[in-house]
This record gives sequence, C-alpha cells and structure tokens, in this order.
Amino acid sequence: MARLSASEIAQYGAEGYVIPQFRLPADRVTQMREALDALIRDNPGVRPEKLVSAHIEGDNGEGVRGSRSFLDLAMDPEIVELVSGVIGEDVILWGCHVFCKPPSEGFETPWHQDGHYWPIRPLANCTVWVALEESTVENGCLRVIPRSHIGEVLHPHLHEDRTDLTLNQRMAEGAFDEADAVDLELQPGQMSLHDVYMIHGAKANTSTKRRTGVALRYMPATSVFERDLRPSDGKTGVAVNFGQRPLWLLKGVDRSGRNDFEIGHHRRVAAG
Ligand SMILES: O=C(O)CCC(=O)C(=O)O
Repeated sequence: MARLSASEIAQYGAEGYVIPQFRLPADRVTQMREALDALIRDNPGVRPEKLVSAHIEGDNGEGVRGSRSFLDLAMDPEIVELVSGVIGEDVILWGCHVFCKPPSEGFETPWHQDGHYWPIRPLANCTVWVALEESTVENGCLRVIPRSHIGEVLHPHLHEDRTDLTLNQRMAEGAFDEADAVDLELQPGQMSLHDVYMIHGAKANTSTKRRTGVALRYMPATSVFERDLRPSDGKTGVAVNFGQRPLWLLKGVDRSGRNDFEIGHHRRVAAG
C-alpha cells in the first residue's frame, strides 16, 4: 500500500505541498487518458479547464456529464492512503475538478487559495493533483508559493471578468512574491498534494502539448461541508452546486457527526 514517507509528510507540513514517490502505473494512466477523451467528447459545450465534479456520473447538476472512471480514481485506496498521511484517518471525498488545458489556448489559472472558494469549516483540505500528461513549465504546470499555507491566513481575492481564466478570483497584489514560485513539473501518473491555504496558480498553455491535471479534493471528517455556506458563489467562474454535492466517507468515521452522506446520491441514482 502506498504511504507517504516521514520526510514527505514533513515536507507537506513545512512547505504546504509534496510530490510523493508514488505514481500511477502506466496502464492506469492510459486508461484515465481514454476516460478523459470520453469526458471531453461527452461535454462539447464545456471548456476542458472547467470540468467540475467530473467524478459524478451522468448529468451532475453542475453543467457537466461526469464519468465513473474519475470516481474510481478518487477512491483509489493508494491515493486515499497518501491523503490520510496528511489529513488523518477520517477522509471524505467531496470534489474532483479536471483541469485540461488544450494546446496553444489553454486558460491561465490565476494565483489563488482554494480555501477562498470552499464551504468547509473548520477549513481543511488536501488536493491531490494527478498528472495525466506531462506537466511542465512549457505547457503551464501547477506553480506554488512554498510556505504560504503557514499561519492559515486567507488573503483578499479580486474578481476578474476575463473569459480566458479557469477561475475568476485572483489574489490581490502584495500578499506574496511571485519570484518565490516553485514549478511542480510532473510526468504522467505523478501527482502533487497541496494544502487548502497554499497560494498556487498556473500559466496559460501556449505550447503544442495538452496539459491535464485531475484535482481530487479530500477533507478530514473532523470538518463539516457547510452546504448553505457558498463563498463567492456565482462569481468564481465555475458553476458549482454545493447544496447537492455528494460526499463519500472513504476512510474512518465522520468525527464531526454533522456531514450528510445522503444528499446528492439519490439524484445520481435516479438520473441513472
Ligand atoms: O491545474 C490548474 O491549472 C489549477 C489547479 C488548481 O488550482 C487546484 O487544483 O486547486
């Protein structure tokens, strides 16, 4: 079973991110790339950077026709075990966003903190960003500001009306120095883990190579997915429906005792 090593856990704690030794086998990557191509075919009207809740099969109520393959990836016991190394024994899957940036015109992801967008209280989350293709400086890999998670501060974000962004809220100037950015270059099947407070973003893809990351979102079950709290809803550039978003308890127990694991699941079954 994949586990983060002690030094990987220490790096995540100190820097806010880690690229573990563990990676998906090549055949799994091939299978996921086929699932990605099918997802894109099934969603001709959706920008491939905005494939939100791709793990919710069929019409997901958030404008996307999702696929079981992404749920299977999010439930992969090896990945859940990695996550457990940094958020503890009680793990809830609540999100999956496919950020696929086509060659030459892939959207920029502005500098942001995920915590600004999400209704999790106390705010806590680990994102696993799985590379399905090579992700490099050339095609707009994920970039992070190491140690920006320390102190758990959410900095002000500004709304931007541009149509060529994956998300429409950008961190206000002055909270960090872009010169400190680290490029997380990954080979297919490699992944990075990052904390909910960490400042990150990605440049536009102007290269000839597609760049795809599947962002899997996990919260500790000590926190609550507050469905009525919809921070910045309607302005983020990605249509979400947190009120009906299904949760899956993948490990341990719901320590908060307040998370609802029924909502959203019946609708999915009914939708077939
Ligand atoms: O892949 C990207 O461009 C952005 C990913 C991101 O912001 C995230 O996973 O939180």
